[in-house]
Amino acid sequence: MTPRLIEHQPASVLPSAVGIVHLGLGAFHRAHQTVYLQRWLNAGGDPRWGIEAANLRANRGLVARLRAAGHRYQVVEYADDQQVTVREIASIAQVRYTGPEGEELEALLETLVAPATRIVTLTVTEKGYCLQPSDGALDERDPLIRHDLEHPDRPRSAPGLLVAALAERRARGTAPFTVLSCDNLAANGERVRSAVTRLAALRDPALAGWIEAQVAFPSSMVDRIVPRVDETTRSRLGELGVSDPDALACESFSQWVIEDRFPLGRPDWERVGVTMVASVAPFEEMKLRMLNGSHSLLAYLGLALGHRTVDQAVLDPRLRRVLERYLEEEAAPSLDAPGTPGAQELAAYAESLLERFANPSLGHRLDQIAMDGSQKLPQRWLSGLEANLAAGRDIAVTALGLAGWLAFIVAASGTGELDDPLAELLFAVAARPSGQRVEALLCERAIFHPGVAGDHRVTRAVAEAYRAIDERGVEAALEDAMEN
Ligand code: CS2
Repeated sequence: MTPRLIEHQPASVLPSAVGIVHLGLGAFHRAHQTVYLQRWLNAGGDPRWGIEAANLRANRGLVARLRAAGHRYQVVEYADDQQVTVREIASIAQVRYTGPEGEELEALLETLVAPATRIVTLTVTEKGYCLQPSDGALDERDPLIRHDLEHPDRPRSAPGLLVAALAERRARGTAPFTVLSCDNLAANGERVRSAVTRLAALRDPALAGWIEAQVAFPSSMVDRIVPRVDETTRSRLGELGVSDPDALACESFSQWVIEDRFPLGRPDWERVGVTMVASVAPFEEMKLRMLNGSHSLLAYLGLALGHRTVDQAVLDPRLRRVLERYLEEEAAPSLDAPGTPGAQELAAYAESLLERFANPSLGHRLDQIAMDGSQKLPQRWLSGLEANLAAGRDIAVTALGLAGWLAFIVAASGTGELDDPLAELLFAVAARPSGQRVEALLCERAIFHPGVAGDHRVTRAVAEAYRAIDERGVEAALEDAMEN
């Protein structure tokens, strides 16, 4: 259906210099942080805060195309299928691709150490931080981290790049930039801080001490549904006359909550709706457990029921009931950070999520959400599960979700295709006889805390749900969960 209301928002001001370096030039960055900055520039913000955005691993083609297009592209924001805003974005001043050969690494490092660079933002996804999912410590066996320890001046990982740049700033007597993670990790600032200081300590303890004392790592909560662009999205954009090959489609909703610790200054993002706070924890936990936790539940159970997209899954009454129960009885009650909104506000938040998920114009693919489960589920389900176990609350839907994830892994092991950095380990679980898989999965210390894995309530509930899925199918397991 062609929308009735189309609003165009041109990029009226271009950046004149780089003040922010961004790592991870994915769809999310191009439809979130860059949009806030463009709106801020349009509203009279200082044009010296332009972005230099880099891809460290994938998508060199995008970098080349954006460069050829003068770093301009379009973001199409769908309120629903009737109302859209087509926004022109030009807040990126420079793009880089480094890749395994370090193609533009030198140029990127040069910008990272330049005094004008005052903030480094990151959207490198959960796995890009090279952390062990269960406890968030730097994974020192990660091949990229091992590479960066051997070649500290030719870093390939995000933490390695930050350490190399900070070491050089320290050597030159330049004040360090602020590091702002924009990934879906709980306490994301603290996570990057510990990864960066640990990696620095392995190289030079004095450097680690300087980073600890000097570098600010504020946390942030980011939110906007930005599906990966596929053929369906492209043809929908084509109907609006948007033929830019790097245009993105997303929802009109957008949120950014940032801890206000920027020793070298920052854009006054408040002017364009960013919330600056002293502590981001209550916002982060709420979003991760309620929004992202729901997404993962819809993904594993929805795919098994034959759905392809989030809007299809959330409109299926069998899933909807279970999802509502997860939100009301497991996700919302588990939120315990000081400053968490009250029950009424959480109920309203849950209601708004169901509406956003049902947006018919996004075509948000469940298989996109299902990838990297080992990296996503600790902050989406497991921390809430731990809180609920401690308080003796219900865990039935979370257990059903874990069983659904296991069934998804087992199905993927049939084809040998699972998009997850721990795929090998997960395939070893899938190779066990059916009755042993749940215990084998929960024993994976890289993913599960002993507190969750050793609790017999978890083992029993997940095993029961898995048996139901395995023997009678997902639909029957959904019914069982609602009867409990
Ligand atoms: C999604 C997120 O792909 C996923 O796992 O849950 O990308 C989600 O759409 C965003 O976090 C929304 O802010």
